[in-house]
Amino acid sequence: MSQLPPQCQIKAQVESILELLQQESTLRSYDITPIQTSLIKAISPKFEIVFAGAFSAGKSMLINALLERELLYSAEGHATGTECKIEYAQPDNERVVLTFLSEAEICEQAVALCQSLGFTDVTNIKQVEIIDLLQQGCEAIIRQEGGESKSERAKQAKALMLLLEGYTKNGSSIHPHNNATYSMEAFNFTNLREAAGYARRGSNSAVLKRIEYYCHHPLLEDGNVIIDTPGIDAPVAKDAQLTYSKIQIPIHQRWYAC
Ligand SMILES: Nc1nc2c(ncn2[C@@H]2O[C@H](COP(=O)(O)OP(=O)(O)O)[C@@H](O)[C@H]2O)c(=O)[nH]1
Ligand SMILES: [Mg+2]
Repeated sequence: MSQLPPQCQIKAQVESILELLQQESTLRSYDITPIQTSLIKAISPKFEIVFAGAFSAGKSMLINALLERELLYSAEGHATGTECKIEYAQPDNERVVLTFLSEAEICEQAVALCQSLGFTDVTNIKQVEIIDLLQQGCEAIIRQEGGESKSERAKQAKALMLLLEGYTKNGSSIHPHNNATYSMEAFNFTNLREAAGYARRGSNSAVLKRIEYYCHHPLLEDGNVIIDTPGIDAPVAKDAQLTYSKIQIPIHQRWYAC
């Protein structure tokens, strides 16, 4: 057993203790789930650290400080618009992977926003004329409400505008049903920071599912994976839901920074 790597040794040792528990009739009813959960946590090569506090609390800036570089976009207000995953890379292998929403997912989000805004006869957004009409309708709502963050209705109108703009701008990168992925070279980004600028909250982030950075820093070297989120109270409902989803799913390998 001494020749095995430490994780395998721990696994084998814990499993033999659990086996002994099963053999002993008085201990058989003991709930071993917490031990199994802790074991998975202890031996996994990756450990996700989710930053899921309020929006504009300084999450992205703290991650930049931890990584000692201006990587993530950080600004006043709702600046992070998609899940940002940061993993370790060798110095000469830094890269970015962008994952887009599918056209079907974008349509579904757009139709839900249309319903909520009262554009009830919209069932798809594939025609340019429909997009133009919706953009005009959203602008009118924002004017009526007195600004894009003045009310829930105005925020939804702004979210729909960004989604439609992102869909129009990135149409060639979006697949009808799958989540298309691209390397940074496909977008002519020469470094991680350029990709981060592209993915900051706006029309591009509205159609991105996630962005993964492979970044060289000792903090990430032993399998720590940092996950930045828009924030649990992000003004755009979809972004807040995304943040909740990262902390609600009972994945054993996560630690939450709020
Ligand atoms: N003075 C001060 N400003 C901060 C601090 N952390 C973040 N900020 C500012 O707060 C704003 C929001 O930061 P950001 O990192 O984008 O917040 P996030 O939404 O939680 O990711 C930015 O304008 C930052 O410059 C801090 O520790 N001190
Ligand atoms: Mg942020």
